[in-house]
Amino acid sequence: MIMKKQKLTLILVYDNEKILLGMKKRGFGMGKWNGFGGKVEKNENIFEAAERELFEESCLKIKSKESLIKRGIIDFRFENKLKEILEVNFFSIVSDNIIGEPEETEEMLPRWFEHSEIPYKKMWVDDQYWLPLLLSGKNFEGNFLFNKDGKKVLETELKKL
Ligand code: UAN
Repeated sequence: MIMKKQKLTLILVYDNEKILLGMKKRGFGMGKWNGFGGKVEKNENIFEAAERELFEESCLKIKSKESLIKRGIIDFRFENKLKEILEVNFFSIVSDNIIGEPEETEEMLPRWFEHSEIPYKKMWVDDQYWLPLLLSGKNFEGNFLFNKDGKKVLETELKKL
């Protein structure tokens, strides 16, 4: 089977108390709280794409390239589109290393959450698997197979690195 892979990025901005999430206002994942990210464009690497998407979706800049940390990679597939793989590259950045205040954009409404109040019920179902690992300092890799509407995980494999 010929597979089509699309590279995406997702950045999580956090510190020991809080994490910044954005309510997706339109498009894929609308109505869910998310990290910030999107497609990697031609002529940019995943770090550049992550930085660009963070700015486009939240108006935040990063203090230095070194503060953006690659944390993991997950391949997502949906049962109705088995040939397509969404390869999501996960990054984190500590809030001290961001410049500016998060602002609402056409795509996202940003909000800080306490670690104990992360709204998993209003997030992608996979987030409850990998986000606790990320917040506890672990790196990870894995894959998820979803049903058609993305509400159920049919298969998953997730490794701490
Ligand atoms: O956390 C996520 N999981 C997420 N954030 C944005 N998108 C498009 C996302 N997709 C998933 N799982 C498919």
